[in-house]
Amino acid sequence: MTSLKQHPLVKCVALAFVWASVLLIPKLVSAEDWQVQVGAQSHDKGRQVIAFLPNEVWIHAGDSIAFTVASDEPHTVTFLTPNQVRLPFSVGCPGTTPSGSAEDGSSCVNSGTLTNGQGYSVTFPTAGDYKLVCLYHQNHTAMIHVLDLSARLPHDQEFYKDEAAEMQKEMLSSADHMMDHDMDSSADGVTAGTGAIVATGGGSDTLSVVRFMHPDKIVHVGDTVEWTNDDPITPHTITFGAEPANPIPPSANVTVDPDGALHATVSSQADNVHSGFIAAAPQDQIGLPQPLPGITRFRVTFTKPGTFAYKCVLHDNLGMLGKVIVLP
Ligand SMILES: [Cu+2]
Repeated sequence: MTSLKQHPLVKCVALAFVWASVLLIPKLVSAEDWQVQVGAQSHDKGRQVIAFLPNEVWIHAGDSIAFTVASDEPHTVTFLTPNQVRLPFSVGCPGTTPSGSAEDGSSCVNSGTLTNGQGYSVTFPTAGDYKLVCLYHQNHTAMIHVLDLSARLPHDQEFYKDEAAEMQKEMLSSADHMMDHDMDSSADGVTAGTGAIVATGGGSDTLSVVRFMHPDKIVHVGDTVEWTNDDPITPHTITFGAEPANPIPPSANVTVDPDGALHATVSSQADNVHSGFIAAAPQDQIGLPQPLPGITRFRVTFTKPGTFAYKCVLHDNLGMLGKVIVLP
């Protein structure tokens, strides 16, 4: 005897129902919520992937993207309006806009500072291409392509998840190689951070090693130690003693050598010596004025024996610490 489940009529009705739902799906699909990771880091926080992972996505008008920060280095999720001049993160749009804000190019959208684990959501009501930036970091951008509902999307969330994981793995591994290279090449001085700018069709990212290579430097009284920042983007400081309220300028006891490098003397653990921002100059861009040379080197002459601890005030939370051991 045929059970009710196997009855041909029941099968027919069930099949018709399946077909009806397939046909109805496009109309019933609600706006999709996509996921994009912001930043990534090594376990010891010493290597930072300063990127939107992925940095290019295709979505439908009406969809939203949930951005989540995954590094101790802070970031912002910011959409400036076309031709808006970029100002420091503390200025923002100016100011911030709430999570869930709509980006359609007509006004600025800005999360403000986001730290590890924090999220921010943006909806995209109108088709168009929207450039995303982080106000903390230069060359940290992404592109959001918003297509009409009728357009077919090239990738699904699973694809982007894999792509993000791959980007993270590759960039952390490149940072490892850079760190090894700088450990070898900075025998005479101390490399204060290194990094690289990486580009895709969607924008640019940077990877940054936030470490002093040879963090325990041994010298003799009268010697001068030279720190060089090899990172094309990320500034660092070399700071002995108290942390200044404004980390950008050097302390008053710092002088300038003939080659533009900054120079100071440390003779006691009580000395407060601060390099200010040691950073590369922004590179040439057509249509913009020629930038001044960057100050990428800081020198300290040690006149007394002892152990002198120092740090980068921008990245000490990530473990960017060092010491100079001065022997008689
Ligand atoms: Cu630093």
